[in-house]
Amino acid sequence: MVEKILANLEKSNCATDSTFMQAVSEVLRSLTPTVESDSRYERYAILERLVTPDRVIQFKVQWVDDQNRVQINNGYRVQFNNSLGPYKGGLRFHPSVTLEMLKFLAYEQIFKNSLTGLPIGGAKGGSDFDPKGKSDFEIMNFCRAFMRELHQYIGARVDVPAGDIGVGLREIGFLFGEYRRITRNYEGALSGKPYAFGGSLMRPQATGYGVVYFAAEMLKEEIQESLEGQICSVSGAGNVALHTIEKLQHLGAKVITCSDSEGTIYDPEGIDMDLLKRIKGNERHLSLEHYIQKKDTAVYTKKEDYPHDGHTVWSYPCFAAFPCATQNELTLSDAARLIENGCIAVIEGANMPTTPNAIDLFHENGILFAPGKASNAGGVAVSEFEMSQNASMEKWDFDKVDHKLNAIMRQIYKRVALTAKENGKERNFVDGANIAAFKRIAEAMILEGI
Ligand code: NDP
Ligand code: 2IT
Repeated sequence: MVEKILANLEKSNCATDSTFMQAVSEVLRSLTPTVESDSRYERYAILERLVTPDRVIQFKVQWVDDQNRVQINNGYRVQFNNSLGPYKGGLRFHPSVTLEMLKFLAYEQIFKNSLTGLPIGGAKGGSDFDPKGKSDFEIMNFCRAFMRELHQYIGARVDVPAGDIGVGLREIGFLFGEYRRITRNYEGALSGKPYAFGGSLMRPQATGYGVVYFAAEMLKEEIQESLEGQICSVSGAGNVALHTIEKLQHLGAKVITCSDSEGTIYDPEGIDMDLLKRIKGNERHLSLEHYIQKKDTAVYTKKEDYPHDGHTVWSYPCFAAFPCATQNELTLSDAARLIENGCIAVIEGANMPTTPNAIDLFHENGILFAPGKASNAGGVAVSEFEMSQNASMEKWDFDKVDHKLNAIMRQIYKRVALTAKENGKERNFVDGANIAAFKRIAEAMILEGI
């Protein structure tokens, strides 16, 4: 049945759908024994319905830059599935954004959101707008134009967008301001908002901190290890990477790498977080090359000098690796280098950063591999806490949110590990995550009827 669905899907999607097909194939292959064990899944066509988005919204975004030139970008929102709750998922602003990419991200989001156990469905959106090099006013003009089109499709109980690559506090602030002005409705129609108007404490930290909470629980339960004193490699230098590094350091780990789209930093003394934040924090997007100007023990490798088949960031010996930049950034040869250099665990901070053949190699070599839909779910979980605070007009303190985040990440790990074990796939957290997430969504889809 799974092979038939994949073949039909390949026929109906054009060849450029590769990341979407990659995500769907991985999930469907994990589910083969599960769907064969319960005839209701076939009777209700659950798999077929789960690979087709409910709705794809595409719009033109017209805005004016600082030179008074008219600019045009594509905007999208893919509302994939809302059986468990309002559509929920980030917005990505990056020149590489296409509808196919957002379909893959929205599809992954359905499963991630299901794993949290919270009442949220799956969606994703964004634009091919490039925020790099734009002034604050240009970012604001773009966000306002984007929301002029998007506002009619979202709402606190309908669809609640948040941040992703290129979209942080500043962008969500501008988007929310415009939503409120157009609709006159002061409701939590976006999450990841500035604290001043309804944002939750800890949302900026949530994804990265959650990744580390997941890692700590997995290491403790599986191999009775902690992160204290361990050497860790992190890729990326954005929201997820910075907070992953920060929490790893809180727990006593030594983080030796970070990267951006232009190069990699290796610092054998451990990343200097204050320095890194001065380069990359608070909407600053300076090149990581600035790091070695202040710290001469560090090494900077430009992208042009990476190994032809991979990324320099994965070539240093480490205990655990945390890919936190973007999809397919950890390849088969990167995986081989990590294993050769003694890495024993890989915990994804980004969405689908590891290629399928690299995941297979990790599994074959007994590496503990945590898929992003489980390990990076802390961001969307705290987004749901923000929705909850907005709905009840409450404000929770930092410790309360942190405590709830920690509990939810440990719970996700437990559910994923147990599901893997119960299905004869012990320590295969990819299958564990896909099966556990699927069962919850499928149950809701069956109960609500067609
Ligand atoms: P940011 O925009 O804050 O940071 C992205 C980082 O990744 C930057 O260092 C950027 O480098 C680098 N990067 C982006 N695109 C590429 C590329 N094509 N090649 C190499 N490097 C790249 O985004 P986030 O930290 O929010 O997101 C990172 C990942 O985490 C994404 O996969 C996202 O989907 C995922 N995620 C994010 C969540 C969130 O709450 N924000 C929640 C769960 C997952 P540069 O600055 O040079 O572009
Ligand atoms: O990929 C993700 O989970 C996010 N970008 C966060 C989504 C959200 O709604 O907080």
